[in-house]
Amino acid sequence: MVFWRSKKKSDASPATDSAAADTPTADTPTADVAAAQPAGSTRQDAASPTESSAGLFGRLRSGLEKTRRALNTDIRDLFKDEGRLVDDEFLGELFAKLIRTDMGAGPAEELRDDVAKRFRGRKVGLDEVLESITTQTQAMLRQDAAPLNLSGKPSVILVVGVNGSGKTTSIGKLSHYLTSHGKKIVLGAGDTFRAAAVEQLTIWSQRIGCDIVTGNQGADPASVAFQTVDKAIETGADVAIIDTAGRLQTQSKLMQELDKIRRVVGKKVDDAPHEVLLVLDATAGQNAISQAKGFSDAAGCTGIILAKLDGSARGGVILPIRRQFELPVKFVGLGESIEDIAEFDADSFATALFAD
Ligand SMILES: Nc1nc2c(ncn2[C@@H]2O[C@H](COP(=O)(O)OP(=O)(O)OP(=O)(O)O)[C@@H](O)[C@H]2O)c(=O)[nH]1
Ligand SMILES: [Mg+2]
Repeated sequence: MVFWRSKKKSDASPATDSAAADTPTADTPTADVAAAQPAGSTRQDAASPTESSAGLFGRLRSGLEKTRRALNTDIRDLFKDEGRLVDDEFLGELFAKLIRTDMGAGPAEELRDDVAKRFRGRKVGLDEVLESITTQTQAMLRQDAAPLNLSGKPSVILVVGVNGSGKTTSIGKLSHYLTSHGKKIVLGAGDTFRAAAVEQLTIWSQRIGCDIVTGNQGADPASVAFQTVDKAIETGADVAIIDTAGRLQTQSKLMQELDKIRRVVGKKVDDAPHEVLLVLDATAGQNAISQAKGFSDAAGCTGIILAKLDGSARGGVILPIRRQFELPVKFVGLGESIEDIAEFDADSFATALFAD
């Protein structure tokens, strides 16, 4: 059984609002329910709202503070007042500092080699080196424009990843972001494993003031997804965002479950899901990131949300992510508050990483 409810903007506590208190309104769908675009629906161009670059930079700067501080302190330590000769010793020390941000040996070597090419045998100041590293990092991070695909009516976004990577929190922040840019959202609590997961998403829906579709614990996530899209169609919402339980690529049953969700929503709306966003935990280390590569291929992901960048001094991990995944990074998570998400922009990100 799957049911939904409307959420008013409120700060109600979760304890007073459990999923069990809701009124059932719909039964589990069958797999062959006809796929239909609502009559008269118009397709929007793929578009993603952008905020002012000053606002974005400020938020990136504070979100990346731990990494930036560590990097700045580390790199600053390499310099004496009168500057430093760029020789093998300096380059070796610079490499060691860069690698501490979890950027990996390849990117750190490239940055070091670029500094060597430009400055070897010269005495340089901190600013020159930082500027050089920033420019090079920007080039390494740049990707083709990757706005969120909001071309559906409604657009369906599936959010996937391993346990605890930040999926539900990212959905909350993304929903707020889209709502504040005029989009009407419906959330789907597709993580039916734990009652707490439903409660967590319900709290976000209350904060945002959007509808949420939930199922009983243990309900088929695909039926929740189906009902979420149904609800979005019925209410004229722009975007349906579906949460999923954490899983590993090796858990074939759970991976099949994702396939089923994809099939079911694809029957409701043309081209759905329009996005399958993989949430990666920036604090998890490079091994976890490498493992997520297989997950991303298996789940047909279309983009990455890199969460928890504020949580450690390892913000450099974005470099191997850009390198290992063919997927664009679409958003970055910079904290646990509702505003702590930003569209990824290579230039602002690199500048915020190294800015003084
Ligand atoms: N500092 C920080 N914490 C975050 C961020 N995103 C998520 N978290 C925290 O990370 C923890 C896990 O986040 P969830 O959103 O529950 O992760 P999940 O992937 O939905 O977890 P499961 O549903 O259990 O698989 C929570 O304590 C969040 O508050 C972020 O960008 N920054
Ligand atoms: Mg979750």
